[in-house]
Amino acid sequence: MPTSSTVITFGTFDVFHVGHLRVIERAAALGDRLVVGVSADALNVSKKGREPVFSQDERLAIVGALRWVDEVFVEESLELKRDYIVAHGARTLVMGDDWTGKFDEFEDICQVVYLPRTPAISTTAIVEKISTGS
Ligand code: C2G
Repeated sequence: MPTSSTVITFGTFDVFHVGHLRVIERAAALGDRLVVGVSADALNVSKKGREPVFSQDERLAIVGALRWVDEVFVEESLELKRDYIVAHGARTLVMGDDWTGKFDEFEDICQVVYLPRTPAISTTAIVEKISTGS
């Protein structure tokens, strides 16, 4: 029997904010070890059609410095989730509930948990607020 349980989560974590912090804290509480896949800049360009504000190296450094995070890696492709879960020996996959149902296909290899998003905060809203000054 394994003695530790690894939790894995994924995200862009651009312009790191308290919603990101809360999901990471709650993910870490579901196991002994938390591994975080931080999406590659190239993945953001292909997925959202824009570069993140902070580069992949900066986002990895910020997330990796958090006390709840044991390991970070670059999420190169959305299609590789199964491989990442297996490679990291994750027992639990955690995502915010904006992803509800999207990762149920991995229930054959791990527990899949969707946590409620922190209301009223997002990278998009922060960028908008800074750029418009309101
Ligand atoms: N989140 C949250 N509350 C917010 C904003 C975000 O709980 N107010 C959560 C999201 O649900 C997600 C994590 O924070 O679980 C990271 O969010 P994003 O940086 O927006 O990442 P996203 O673009 O959803 O991830 O494989 C998934 C990809 O990497 C994309």
